[in-house]
Amino acid sequence: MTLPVALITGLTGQDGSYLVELLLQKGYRVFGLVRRASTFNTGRVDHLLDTFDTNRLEFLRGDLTDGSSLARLLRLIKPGEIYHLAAQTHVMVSFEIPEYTADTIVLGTIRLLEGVREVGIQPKIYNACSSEVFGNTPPPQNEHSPMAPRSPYAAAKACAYHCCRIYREGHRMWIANGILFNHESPRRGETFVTRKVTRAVARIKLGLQNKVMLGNLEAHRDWGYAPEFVEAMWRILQQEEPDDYVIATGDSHSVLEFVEEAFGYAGLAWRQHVEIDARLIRPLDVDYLLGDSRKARSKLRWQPKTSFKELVHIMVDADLKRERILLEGTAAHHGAGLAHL
Ligand code: NAP
Ligand code: G4F
Repeated sequence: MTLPVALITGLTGQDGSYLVELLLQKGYRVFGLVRRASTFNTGRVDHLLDTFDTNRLEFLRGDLTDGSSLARLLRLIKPGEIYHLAAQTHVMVSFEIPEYTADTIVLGTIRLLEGVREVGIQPKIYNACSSEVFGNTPPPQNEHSPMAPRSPYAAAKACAYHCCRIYREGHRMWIANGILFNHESPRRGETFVTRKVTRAVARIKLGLQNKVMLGNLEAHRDWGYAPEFVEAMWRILQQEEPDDYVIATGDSHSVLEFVEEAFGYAGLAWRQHVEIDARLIRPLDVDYLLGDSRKARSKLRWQPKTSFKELVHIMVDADLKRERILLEGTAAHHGAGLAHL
């Protein structure tokens, strides 16, 4: 029996790591694009190599800024589904490296789509768009809300979204945009605010640090749980026709509320440990994101399960566990998947 074949760009990121687990459970053969880094960057997915051999899971070298590497991989793999997740994903960083941000997000997406055309395959393609594209458009935001980007990252995501629609309509390609609101987990990068806070809470609790510097505490985000959001990505690609979907919990909280819940859960007084650093305040910020995902709930039969408080507790518990393991010096060795690259 031939297995369905999927390619994930951004396999080593938060979402890619949960998505690859889901696809392997569902019986796919999965290829992941891994970029070259000077340190091991497969820590989120190395555990899978103990369970799945290279017939089911393979990492391949490539980069969004190198169109020839993408075309070569597409020719080699001929995937039936492509989950395009890779990007420069940090909004604040996009103000500092706007060209690279646009290169990965806009040109990276075009390079991938042109590679698909050049190789002559007809996969279903998921493109990772973002709620950041709505900027300060009043909440709740849905598929019809105007896009009003407020960062180079958001502008690039809006452009890539439109490129995908143009290729869908103009070249009759099967491409769907997932407009996902913030989603977090213990695998979230340490420089995003939720993980920065839960990691700091764990380290303060264990006496490893005393302060954490933060920026704008007033911004509101609709925070969901990442493993549930990658399930939505898969459901989007199982539809007969390509379409665009908002994926969100419909529950919004401020950064301050996140801070209060995380510190309170660990029995700490946040005011004694949080300081504001003006350097972390963005030139422009998005004030209030609150998603209306009724379309996904009815058409995809998708709905979130984990509440805001449960999410905060999951992340604090995981960081406490991880910091204790690091303290004891028993952290696992990473990088096993790169042996052949
Ligand atoms: P993430 O954890 O930052 O992962 C980004 C991935 O992209 C990593 O695998 C990274 O590789 C890879 N990457 C970066 N630059 C690359 C390049 N030049 N060539 C190849 N790969 C490259 O992001 P995430 O949270 O999983 O998000 C996945 C996607 O969803 C992104 O497109 C993001 O913009 C979008 N999104 C995320 C959220 C959210 O709340 N998480 C919400 C809406 C949309 P390394 O591991 O080597 O760094
Ligand atoms: O955690 P953040 O950096 O996430 P942000 O900017 O909402 O972007 C994330 O979600 C998007 C979906 O809407 C994704 F497309 C994107 O790739 C990324 O995953 O910041 C959240 C809020 C902001 O208002 C920020 O100003 O937290 C505020 N904040 C306050 N102090 C901070 C900090 N953000 C960060 N990263 N670090 C701080 O110290």
